[in-house]
Amino acid sequence: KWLAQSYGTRAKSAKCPAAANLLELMERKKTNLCASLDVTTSAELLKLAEEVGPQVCCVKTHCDVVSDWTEATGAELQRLAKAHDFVVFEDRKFADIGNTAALQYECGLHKISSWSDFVNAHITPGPFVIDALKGVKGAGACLLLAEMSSKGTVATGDAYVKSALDMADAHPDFVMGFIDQTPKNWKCAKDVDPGYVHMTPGISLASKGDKVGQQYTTPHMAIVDNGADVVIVGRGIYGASDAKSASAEYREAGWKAYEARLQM
Ligand code: 6AU
Repeated sequence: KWLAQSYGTRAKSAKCPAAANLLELMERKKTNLCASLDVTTSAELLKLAEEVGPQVCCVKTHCDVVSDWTEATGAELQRLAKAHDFVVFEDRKFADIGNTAALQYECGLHKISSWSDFVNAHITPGPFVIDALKGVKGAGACLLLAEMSSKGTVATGDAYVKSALDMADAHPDFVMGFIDQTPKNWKCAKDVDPGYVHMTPGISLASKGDKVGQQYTTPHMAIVDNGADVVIVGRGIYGASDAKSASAEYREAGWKAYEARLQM
C-alpha cells in the first residue's frame, strides 16, 4: 500500500511519467506542498510563484480568474518552475463531453496544454473525457476528482470513488492520481496502485472553513490520518501577510507529517 512507501520508491512504480516526475521531485526537494495561487492578476500570481517557489513541489493555478492572462503569464510560470524546481498544475476541472474538454484544454485564450504540466477532471462525463484530453497536442497528464472538500458535495460514496479508480486504471499512462480527501479510508484502498499521487485540498493550520462551504483539515490530519501525499494550500498561503514564511510553515508541517507516516 502507498502509505508505507516513500515517494521515491513509489516514483519507480508510477505508470504515468508526470506522476513519476512529481514523486521524484518531492523526494529530491523534500516538500509535499502545493501552493494554490488563486489571485486575479498576472503580476500577483508571478510574484507569489517567485516567493513560494523554493518551498513547493507544485504551483496550482486557476487561469480563468486572472483578468490579464496572456501567453507570457504561462511562459513566465514555466520559467519559474524550472528555476525553482516545481511543476505547474492548472485546476481546470474539466467536466464536459470529451470533444468540448479537449477544445477547452488546447484552445481559447488560455491554451492550457501549452504551459501546464497537468490538469484535473471530474469523472461525471465518464471515461472518454480522459481519452479526449490525452489526445490533445502537448497534453501532460490529469488527476481525477474522486472526492471534494466542499460541504454538501454529492460526489461521495464508495461507488463514486470506485468509478474514479476504475477510470484511472483504464488510463494509467495519463492519469497521475486523484484529488481526494480520505483515500486511506476508502473501501478499495488496498487496490490503489502506489504509483498514483493523492493531492488533497481543504488544508489550513488556522481555519476550519469559509462562508461558502469550504472545509479544512490540517496537514497532519490529511497526510497521517487520511492518506494524502500532497497538501494543497490556497488562502493559508496567499492570504497570509507573508506568503513566503507561510509557505515555509506549511512545507514543514507537511513534511513532518509524511516522515511520521513512514515511521508508522
Ligand atoms: O485553500 P483554499 O480553500 O483557499 O483553496 C483550495 C483550492 C481552491 C479550490 O478550487 C481547490 O483547492 N479545490 C479542489 C481542487 C484542487 O481540485 C477540489 C476540492 O474539492 N476543493 C478545493 O478546494 O483553488
